[in-house]
Amino acid sequence: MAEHLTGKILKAHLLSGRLQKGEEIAIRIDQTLTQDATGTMAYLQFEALGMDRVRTELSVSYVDHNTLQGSFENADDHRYLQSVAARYGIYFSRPGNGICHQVHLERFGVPGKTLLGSDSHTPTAGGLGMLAIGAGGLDVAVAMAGGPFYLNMPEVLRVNLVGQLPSWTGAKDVILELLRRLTVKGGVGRILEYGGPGVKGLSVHERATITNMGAELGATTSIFPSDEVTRRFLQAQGREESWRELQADPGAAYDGEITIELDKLEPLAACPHSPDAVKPIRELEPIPVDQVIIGSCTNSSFEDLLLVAEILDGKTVHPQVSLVIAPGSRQVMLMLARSGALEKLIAAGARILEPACGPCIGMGQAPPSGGVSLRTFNRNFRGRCGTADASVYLVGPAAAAASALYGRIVDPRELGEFPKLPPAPPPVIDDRMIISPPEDGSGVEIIRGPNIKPVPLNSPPPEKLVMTVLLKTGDNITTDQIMPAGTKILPLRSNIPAMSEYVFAPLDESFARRARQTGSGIIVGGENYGQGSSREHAALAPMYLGIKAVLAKSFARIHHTNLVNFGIIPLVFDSPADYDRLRQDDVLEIDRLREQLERGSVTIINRTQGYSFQARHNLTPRQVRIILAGGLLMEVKNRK
Ligand code: MIC
Ligand code: SF4
Repeated sequence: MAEHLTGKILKAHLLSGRLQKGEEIAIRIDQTLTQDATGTMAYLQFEALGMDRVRTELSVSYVDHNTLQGSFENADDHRYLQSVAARYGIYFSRPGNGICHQVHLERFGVPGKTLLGSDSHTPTAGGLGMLAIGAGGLDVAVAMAGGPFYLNMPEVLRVNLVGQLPSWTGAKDVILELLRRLTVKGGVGRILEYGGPGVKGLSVHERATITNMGAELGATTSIFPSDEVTRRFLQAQGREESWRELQADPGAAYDGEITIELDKLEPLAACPHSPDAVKPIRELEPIPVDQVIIGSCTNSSFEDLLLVAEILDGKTVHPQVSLVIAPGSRQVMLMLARSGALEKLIAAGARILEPACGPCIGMGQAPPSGGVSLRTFNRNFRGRCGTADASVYLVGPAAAAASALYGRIVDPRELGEFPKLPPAPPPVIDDRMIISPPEDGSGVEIIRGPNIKPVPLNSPPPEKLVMTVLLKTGDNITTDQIMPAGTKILPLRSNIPAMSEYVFAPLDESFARRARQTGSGIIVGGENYGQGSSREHAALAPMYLGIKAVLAKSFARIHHTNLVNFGIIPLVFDSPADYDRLRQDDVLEIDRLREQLERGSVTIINRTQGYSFQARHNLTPRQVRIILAGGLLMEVKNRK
């Protein structure tokens, strides 16, 4: 039978279940990646699993998020991560070596392999034909221990690309067009498989920009075929032996298809405060701009920055604009230096940052009060940039560079003829900032700073749950709202007691105090609850504060699994009218919990208002067992 690419890779990695939409499947994971903000917790959990060495083909630990070292915490975490990597057989990419997704693409990704990463943008490697999935740290820890990764078999949607991108448009416009059409919920429960005659005109970096932002659609992952373009990319990286051709069979059946005519695209922008608030840039003019930032795992390749350098060449940044550039990796930085592009950027007035996430995760470069910031990033959720009342627009590198010159949002076509780009130099292959693990790490001492606290454990839930509604939210609540990042909070990622003080702080600063006082709380959410980041802290810290359940209209995939992993019960309303009726401070009761969870539908009694209503859960029997054990770590411990 003709198979799609996704089916081929899944079949080759399938450990249990059938590849039928909605069924729970378990797959073998070949490679894992972690970054420092989720990695400390992931490795603390890996340690708790009591393994001697990772069981994957390859595991890499990156440091890219917490690189602003305002105090000892982040540096301590880096040291912990480096020692854990040596101890357990993990490659360690040092701070300054680049953003995990960019470096993984360059140095480690292999077409046809599976990659699980504790970061929601792990699908970036789908640009190379990998099946790359983002997950919570605990799921990655389990995969490093050789355990399977469980997921519900998604629908596979074919995205048919036809034609060629017109000049001044780029990969960012392809994915923004998809976000415009499908919204931030449109990819939930789906894998996006790209194909069609337009694929061959896209470089691996362009493909990676597209698969990267599939995360913003809520997709499980996105994948491109591995073809001649992929081969040339790997060859240039000195890794041709990793290449193999991978295509969907002609006539393969998909669960749906969507076509994008590349020729018809024009420069687009995602407007504040959601990646799906997409409009043509020409409709936005002339909004004055205070800040432009080029970088992040979405658009920080050498190709992207070379174009920016050519646009800026010989010109000066507008006096009202602060232009910041963060190359995606040390390789990109070295190539910029060798090609002379770096000089052009500096001469034009760009502020160059080290290769890291930086401003994308609110680690510095917050815009001014009420400011407008144009970024080539993937997320523009309110407040994520560090300034609560700033407006962030997401655009491609050409529009960003043009706007930095004009001081207002500009359609790059206004620049006239597309510059003739000089030929790209070969990639600089220099892995000295990636430390290989020793053959035998058993003697390595793991170094823990005072900010590294043990992972808190949950306990099995009582048979009768009585919970207070601590917060009622609207739709599309992001994990940035549940457990924010930024310079103040991100350094607390390995210290849950300290971090939990900030749970829901952007929505309600009294949340943590009220939760602690109540001791047993429930959150009421709307659609797509928990979209965005993979941070398991958005489940772990609420769990620490006594949150027992979340009752929502629907959930984002990674957050749903994270809730289960930490023993918080994700429940779904049977009827939206019940959402309307609930109020903050209502006391809800669920009796005979085990029986009800095993049955699948749950009766909830509203003690305060005196009525009862139905909810359900979309949990598999395995997940029900995890909840009843008090979380995945508890369940694994019980099994031993
Ligand atoms: C993000 O882009 O939000 C992050 C920071 O990379 C997160 C991971 C994290 O919260 O540490 C992600 O996307 O998973
Ligand atoms: Fe880093 Fe931003 Fe990419 Fe997340 S989205 S991995 S914070 S660059």
